[in-house]
Amino acid sequence: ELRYPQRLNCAAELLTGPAPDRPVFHTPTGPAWTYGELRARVDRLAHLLTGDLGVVPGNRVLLRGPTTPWLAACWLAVLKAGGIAVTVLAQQRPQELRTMGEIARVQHALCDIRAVDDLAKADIPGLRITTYGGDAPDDLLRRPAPDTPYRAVDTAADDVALIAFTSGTTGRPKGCLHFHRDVLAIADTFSKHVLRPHEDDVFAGSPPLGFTFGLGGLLVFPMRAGASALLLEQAGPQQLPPAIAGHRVSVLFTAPTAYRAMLDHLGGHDLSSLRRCVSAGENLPAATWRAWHERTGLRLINGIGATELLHIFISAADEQIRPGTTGVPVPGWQARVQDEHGVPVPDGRPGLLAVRGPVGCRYLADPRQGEYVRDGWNITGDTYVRESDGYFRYVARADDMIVSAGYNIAGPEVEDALLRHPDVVEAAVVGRPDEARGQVVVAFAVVRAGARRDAEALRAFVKEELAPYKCPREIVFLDALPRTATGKLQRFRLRSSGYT
Ligand code: 3SK
Repeated sequence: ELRYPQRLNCAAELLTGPAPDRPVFHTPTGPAWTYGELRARVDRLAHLLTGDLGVVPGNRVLLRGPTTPWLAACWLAVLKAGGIAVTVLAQQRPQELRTMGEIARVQHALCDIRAVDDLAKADIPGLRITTYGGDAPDDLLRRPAPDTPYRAVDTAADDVALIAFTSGTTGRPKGCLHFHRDVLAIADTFSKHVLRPHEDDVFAGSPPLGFTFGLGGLLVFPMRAGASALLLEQAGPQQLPPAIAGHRVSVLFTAPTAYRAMLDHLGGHDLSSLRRCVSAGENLPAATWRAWHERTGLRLINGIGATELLHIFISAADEQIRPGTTGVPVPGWQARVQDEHGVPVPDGRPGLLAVRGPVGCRYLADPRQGEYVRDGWNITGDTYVRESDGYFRYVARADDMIVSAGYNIAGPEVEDALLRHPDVVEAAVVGRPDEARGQVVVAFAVVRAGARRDAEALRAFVKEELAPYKCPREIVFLDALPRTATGKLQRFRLRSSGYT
């Protein structure tokens, strides 16, 4: 069991330790920031927050901007000053920002000057916006501030440190409250036991700091280990391979679709520095695991995480990895598969994934809390099977099972078969209402540039791989699949008629 002192400020904790001349953040341009520089900059920002800006402990401060060292420094300063960081994404539009601002009742915002227009348009009642990174004399980074150490606010371990919004593949976003101790707990479980980082590691990846997947992978995990991170504003499949080679990245975080897409952009880039490649955010198809392994010799670390639980709770590393499964509960976490009444189902049978551990779901004023947390278990909304050897295998999102002519069909199994075709880069499978069969299987596919869009050939390929009743009735070719700002597939949009 994890134990933390009753009084704990996680930002102060993350900033303490490493020698001042050790690197903490790299960027594609410019020199690395050292831990000493970061501490001094965070302290200046914390002085400004509690001085000029009038932030008091418990205030909610919205943070918005591309993934840069300054955004990381602002996050640390807000927490060090006893504020609550409300993380949003740079891609979110005014209406979404207004909804989140109202749910979280934010009083202040620190915003990269390049991302301020949409925040201003959101017109969040009572919000005071301060920008950073611009030329104006009142820009946050140009204001005079004391150069003296800032004494961290003496927060309790279970004071709220951040509010993170679920990416909302459907419906109104939910704000999840997380404590100071939760921030350290994700590093002391998943990172410590699965990644086992050391201080020479260089972390990098595509999830932004505004998404808890990125907050863990690019800030909390490296800093808890005294290591460093490469912060990239552009971190797509084209940008990652040269960045890995150029900065000798050793721990990589990205989504399954990006690993697959990167295979077309590896070129002659030297990836020999990589020792850990984490895939999360969505289910990792076994076909993608194999394709990445064949090309790079690296074994992808699959993981399932959730904004509600802050980070990854089922995973496996090294020889424990079993392709086609997510893994086992991360030390500190428990998991089981149960029916809709909360009764565990036998191994080998599908049911709802239920987990509990050091971090729990606490929605901010949202009745859906009672659906997510039942009898002390967090019900993630995923259908899983626990194999007899204790490994957890993903089946589908609970509401994504397709029932066709009495057959239960898991969309991801059909997607995996489509992805085994060498021309397919992305695939999504949904059920479409059908009078005779209840539902029929419809697939959406993105193929490699220049490849033929031949639905019949692809259907024939799937029929060789799977039982015929699982074969898509129709295959629709798209240039890209609809995704949320955090990269999650929006299947509900594919189910609506506009796509077929
Ligand atoms: O939302 C997710 O899928 C996720 C994955 C890994 C870590 C954190 C999160 C929120």
